[in-house]
Amino acid sequence: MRRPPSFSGIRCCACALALLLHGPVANAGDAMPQTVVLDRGWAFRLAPDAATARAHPAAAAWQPAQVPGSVQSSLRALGQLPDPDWRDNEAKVQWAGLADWQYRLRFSADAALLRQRHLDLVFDGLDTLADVTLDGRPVLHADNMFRRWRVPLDGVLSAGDHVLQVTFHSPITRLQPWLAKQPYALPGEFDSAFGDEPPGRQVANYVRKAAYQFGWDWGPRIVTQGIWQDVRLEAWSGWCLEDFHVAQPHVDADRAQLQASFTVRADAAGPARLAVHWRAPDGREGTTTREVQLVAGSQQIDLPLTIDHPQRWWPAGYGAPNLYAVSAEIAVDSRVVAQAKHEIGLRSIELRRTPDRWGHSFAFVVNGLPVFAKGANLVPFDALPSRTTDERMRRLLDDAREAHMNMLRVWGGGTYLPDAFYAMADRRGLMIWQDFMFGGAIPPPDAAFRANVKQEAIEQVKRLRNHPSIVLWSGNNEVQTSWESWGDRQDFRKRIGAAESARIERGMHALFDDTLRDVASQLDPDVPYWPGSPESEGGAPANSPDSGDAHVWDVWGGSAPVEDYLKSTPRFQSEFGLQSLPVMATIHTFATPQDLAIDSPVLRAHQKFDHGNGNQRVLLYVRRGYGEPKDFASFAYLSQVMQADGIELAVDHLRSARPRSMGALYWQLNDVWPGASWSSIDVDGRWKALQFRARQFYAPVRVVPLRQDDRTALFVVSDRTMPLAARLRTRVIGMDGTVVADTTRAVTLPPLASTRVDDLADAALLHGADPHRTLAVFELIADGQTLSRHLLYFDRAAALALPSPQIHASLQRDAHGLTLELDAKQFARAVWIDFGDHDATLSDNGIDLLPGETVRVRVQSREALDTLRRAMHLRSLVDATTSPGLAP
Ligand code: BMA
Repeated sequence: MRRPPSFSGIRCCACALALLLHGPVANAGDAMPQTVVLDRGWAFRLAPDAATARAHPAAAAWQPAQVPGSVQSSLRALGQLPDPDWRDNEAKVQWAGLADWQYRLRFSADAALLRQRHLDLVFDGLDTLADVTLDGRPVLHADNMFRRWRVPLDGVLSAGDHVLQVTFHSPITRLQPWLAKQPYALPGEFDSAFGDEPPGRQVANYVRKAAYQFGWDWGPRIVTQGIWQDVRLEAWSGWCLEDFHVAQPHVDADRAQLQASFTVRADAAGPARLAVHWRAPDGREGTTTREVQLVAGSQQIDLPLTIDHPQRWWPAGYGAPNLYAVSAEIAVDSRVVAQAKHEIGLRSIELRRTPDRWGHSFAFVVNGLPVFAKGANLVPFDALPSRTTDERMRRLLDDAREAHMNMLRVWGGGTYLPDAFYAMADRRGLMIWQDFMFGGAIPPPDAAFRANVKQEAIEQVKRLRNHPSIVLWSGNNEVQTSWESWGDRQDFRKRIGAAESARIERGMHALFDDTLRDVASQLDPDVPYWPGSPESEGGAPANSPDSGDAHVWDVWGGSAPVEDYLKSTPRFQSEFGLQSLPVMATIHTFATPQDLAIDSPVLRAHQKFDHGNGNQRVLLYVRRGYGEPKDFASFAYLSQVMQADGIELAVDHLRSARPRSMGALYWQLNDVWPGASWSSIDVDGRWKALQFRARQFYAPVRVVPLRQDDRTALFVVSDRTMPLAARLRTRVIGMDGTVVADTTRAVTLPPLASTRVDDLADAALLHGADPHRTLAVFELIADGQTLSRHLLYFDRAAALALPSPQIHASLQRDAHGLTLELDAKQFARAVWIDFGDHDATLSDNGIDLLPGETVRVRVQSREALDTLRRAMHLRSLVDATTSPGLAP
């Protein structure tokens, strides 16, 4: 689907008047800047000499292309490429990424456009190795998906018809012959499963293109090519506002000291008046102006301004994400000749890394408040980037907010996201940890590669730096740590020898510790820079418990039991995860009923961990904790319960360890396609049990019982900025409803803190009751409301004597829509409600039902009540297994 232009930012000549090609030229006086969007009318075909043409004759002829888009999305629209998500079709779409392609646009240049003194052809993004010709003359060679390409056409374009042609060279086909001749291939990420690259020799390291497209451990290999962002002609005469940025050297409650900077190009020297106008959310306004003498050429002019008592931008959970509308104008002879506007948020950001009793802190401090970061890692929205609609982004960010997240990490193996994404994050108070796009492959050490990345970084930081949501620029994902500690890379270092290893290391150091640091800190000094994730303080090995951020993968990656999450307390846990399958409705979008087996070829094709063997790892964790799944659907369900329980344990541990730990970002929020993965929301936007659970474990106030060695340490955790007086109720009940104990006491939760309020031996809680038939229920209650409830079991689920709960469910229409009322005679754990393949959005799912309690779930669906009633299916833990689990 075609998106509205997304890389809006600032355009050269920001008062640009958009014209339709060949359309009427409204008010196009000579000096008015103009933009002509060139997104329509493109055709594409296989490059004439492409070997693939015989196998795909239709693609060898010119056909309509999607711009922005890719050859894959265009072929899909034409019905010439199978749906890569369906069964094992991924293999059938590989040819498109291996061929060379041509795009062509015939256009005629408008006379008004040609009267302008400056004319640029602008590509917001070309994917990736591209040669551009205009009327047969080469005008651009592009080699970086993440850069904007600007081709000056001053005096080149004449009136009349023109042909713009872009030839895309497959990065694999183009670079493999070169790579084959090299003495070695740098260690990369995931080998192709399709034989198009030899194992261990990947071109992805050498090309600036989204790494995940070459296949990842949660996504398919779809090597897109094409014009993936907008294209346009920009024309201006006289003056051009190339960039406008508002830096925030100092922001506190009393005042915001800002620095507006204008990058102006002028054709001739002369006087001008610069003005910055701001409007606060409460309507207050202000204008600062400055008379300047422009010189001919490009110049940066700064305009300091102060806003008293600013309405600051707060992250989710700490106040309103206030935004100021700020506009800039250049006027000459009292006539406005260029302007730009942004929405900015005033806030101070500090990544506090100070020595303390555990080592060095790693805490985001926003407007002076240390904020415990709660959130997840974001992977790209889709295997085909052009399918990333504003609606999908909005929905996912709303879902993150709904689960009380305040931070997302835009992970380095994907793409920088469109402006609209960051604007949505700004408005939701979601902090963004922004990686530069390095996903784990070792980058080449040569200066030309670095220069290319430097330009990319300059453009991306300039594009994004006005967004208050961005709180960190981070150099890479797992690049340096993998070099230090991964087995394949240690072998590689031995193989190539010390001198060559040192050269590669110097390259990484120059890239992450110098080039990217310099770009980020010079262009966006208000926001901290961190060279990579994970990284430790002072050159210590990554994943140190004492400093920096950590990726914790012993659980899952190393098959360690989930209880091992309690064994380490990193200062900021920026990755950890457990896989699950999506719900059956999503599985049905890619698999037939015959495919529904853990190790069927189709399920393996949609399980990318360990070459398709990952479902065995999921099964291992399910068996350990819960027992043997009764059937495939039970396996999918149990995988989600296992994932939710495990991640909950990790987050509870980290939150209770505040301020030693100051962040938990689980891996991963979303998916690029339907399949098994670490996500909490699947590619169709359906919530897994983990997403429902996240809403509980990330709630601002939380009661946390952590049980180890027959004792439970009880914490109350508060992200509130004021003390909270509450009641802590502890019930110990039999699964049949018998009450063993029921006590309540007053507790005060200090602000921004975790407080240990008890340390309880099992025996003291159980009073002699059977641990396998009993549970404890902890609740924090304030103003008659239960703010947090946490159930505690005295053994793993597989060892519990879960009763048959006798759930009673009634789905009714009432004044508010549909409500599902649930109750159970005996305890029901992790009750999962589904309506088969009928879509319904539920206010809760994966619910624990205490004996005798009634729970109401809001149901939103386009389906009729009767259809839903017929389709409704409930399962709980006791229904899902045939036998007790493995010993842990
Ligand atoms: C991490 C990430 C990704 C990967 C994930 C799951 O460490 O950085 O590269 O997808 O683990 O294996």
